[in-house]
This record gives sequence, C-alpha cells and structure tokens, in this order.
Amino acid sequence: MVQFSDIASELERQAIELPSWAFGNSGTRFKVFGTPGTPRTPEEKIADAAQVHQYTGLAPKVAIHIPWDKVSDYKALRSYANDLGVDIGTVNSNTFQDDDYKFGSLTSSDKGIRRKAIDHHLECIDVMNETGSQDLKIWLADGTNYPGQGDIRSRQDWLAESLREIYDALSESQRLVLEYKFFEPAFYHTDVPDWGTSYAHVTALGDRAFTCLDTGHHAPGTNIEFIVAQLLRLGKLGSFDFNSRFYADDDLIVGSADPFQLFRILFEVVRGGGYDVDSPVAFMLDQCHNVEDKIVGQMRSVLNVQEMTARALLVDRAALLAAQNENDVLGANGILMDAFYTDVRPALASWRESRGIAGDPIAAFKASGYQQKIVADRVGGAQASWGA
Ligand code: PSV
Ligand code: MN
Repeated sequence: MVQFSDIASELERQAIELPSWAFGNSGTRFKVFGTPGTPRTPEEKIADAAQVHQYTGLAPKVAIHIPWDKVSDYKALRSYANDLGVDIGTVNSNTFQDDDYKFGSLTSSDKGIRRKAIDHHLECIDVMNETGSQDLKIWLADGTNYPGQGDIRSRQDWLAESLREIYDALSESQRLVLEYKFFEPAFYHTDVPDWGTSYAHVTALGDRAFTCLDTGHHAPGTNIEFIVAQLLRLGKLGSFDFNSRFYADDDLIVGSADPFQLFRILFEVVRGGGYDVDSPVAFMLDQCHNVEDKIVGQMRSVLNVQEMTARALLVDRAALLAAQNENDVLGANGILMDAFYTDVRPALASWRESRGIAGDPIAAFKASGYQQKIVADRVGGAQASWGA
C-alpha cells in the first residue's frame, strides 16, 4: 500500500495554468450575468489569478487570450504578473469572433481570409516573444452546419498549409498545441473534431507541435483516459484544458461532475509519464464561472486537480501490474478503487501547512477581505467578458 508520505514530494511540482477569461463574466447564449468585483482589464484578471496561486501554491501561470487580453505593452504585463508572483503562460488565438470568419478561418476557401487568420497567429507569436510564453494554443471554430456546405477535404489541405506557416514562425523554444472539438459552434462537421485529426496535423508539423485535450470536447461516454494513454504513448500530448461537463462543453469546475473520470485521467497521466519531471504536458484549466464566485471557483478547481493527482499517485502500481498479469480482474480493479476512495484531504491540509500554505486555502482567502476590496474598488468601467 502506497502511503501519502511516499508521494508528498511529488505533489510539490504540480503547476496548473489558469485561464484569464475565467475571471471575467461568462454565461450561455441566453445570458451573461455581471458580478460585482469582476475585472475590467487584463491586469485585474492577473491580480485575481495571483490570489489563487498565493493561497494554493498551485497556479504559477495565467493563460491569455488574444484579443481579449490585448494590451499595448506585453513586457509590462509580464512584469506586472511577475511582481504578483505569477507568470504569463499559454497564448490562445481567437479566430471565432470576427465577421470575416463566418465560414472559416485557417480553413476558409477564401485565400484572403486564410491570410488574415494566419496573420493573427503571427501576431500571437509576437505576443509570446514579449511575454516569454512557451505555447501557442489554437482552437478553431471552423466547420460547417450542412452536408455539402463546404469541401471538407480541401479544408484539411488549407488547414495544413496554414498551420505550416504558423509553425514555421515559432522559435526553437516555442510550441504549437492544436485543440480539437467535435461540435459547436459548427454542428455538422468541425475541421479539427478529434484527437486523431489533431494528431495527424501536429505530427506532420514537427517535434514542437502537440495535441491539446480539452476534457469537455468529447461525445458523452467517450473514454478520455484512453485518449490520454494513446497520446502519451505517441509523445504528442502537449496540454490539457481541464473542466467538467454534464452535457456538452459545459466548462464547469474540473472534478465536479465526475470526480472518478478525473481520477482515471490523472492515473493515465501518471502511468504514461505525463506527470514526470521532464514531461511535456502543460496542465491548464479552461472554465467559466457563470453563477459561482470566480476566484473561489478557480481555487476549488486547482484543489480538485491536486486531490485527484494525489489519489492517482497513491495507486499501488506494482500490485496493480501483478494483478493484471495474473488476470485477477476484480483484484486489479480493487487496487485502483482503493486509491480512488482514499480521502487525501486531511493529509493534504497538513502537508500544505508544513509548506507555509493555509490548510484550507479557500477559508484563508475568504478571511483575507480581498473579495470585499475588489467589489468596493472596481466600480465603473466595463467588466471583462467574452470579447473584452
Ligand atoms: C473552445 O470551446 C475552447 O475550449 C477553446 O479552448 C477556447 O480558446 C476557449 O474554449 C475559449 O472559451
Ligand atoms: Mn478549451
């Protein structure tokens, strides 16, 4: 039986990137609710993200989205973040909110539109050069709604050409991660619907191109941990966008809808070397907090990932392998379930305290008065939201 004390040191290297947009207002196509204290600027989003790191020790980077986090001086944005104890992480491109992209961006049949979308990515690379970011993350809203609407084969060729130009503009220390999603906003086909399509493109691009797995981007019932195992096996799992879902791309708090699925995913991450010291896997959240407190929501999320990572590390892998080799079906299953059912929360609380972090980070944050302060201070201006 593996004990918490055996795995504690491995928890120290856990780092989860927070999405800047999680601190802005979000909603559904029916309504985006405003919330007192919501950031108005990229700096205020970063300040809120820094609180999550300060109280949990788990979130040293903030992923940004261009143009939502457009500023005139990215070096200054980075030093602002550094002063608050965090750094700028992944740069996310956005080709889904401009009228020109109605029928596609990197896959558009119109060469001029493709040019515009490529140029947007080149601009994102300029931003990365200023912020010191390692990853350019591409998610495309491209697709069609009706059979026959577009030439799905040619669009793959245009995508490959477009990605090539973007990839070639990256420096040796930068990476491209291509996120897949099987539906929404397009409903008949999307141009990067699944891990296999992403894998085909990133493999053609080269060693510094990887797949990004967003846990909300699969059909219900999909065995996501199998995809994790396969991509790790192929050396092409570049990053996660963690969130959870009951129905579709719900973007709810990771580990809230199906904690067992998060455990199974993290077990395959650990098993496949994705949590090793030199692992290429970047762990990010991609969530929205439509009705709950945003800062606390992000804290709950990273703590959920930490708890499930601890449980995944607790799996007695030697015993599991022996049981698997003996075809001890229920014995093997029992070993996995023992780790899943271990409540690591008390041990994690004392471990945090031993490292100078509050045992209950959420209670400590709530007692700090930060939330009341931002509610009082952030009056006037336009609250950040989708598109700002
Ligand atoms: C698309 O649904 C997505 O998961 C992509 O990662 C985007 O960048 C993000 O959501 C924006 O909300
Ligand atoms: Mn995502």
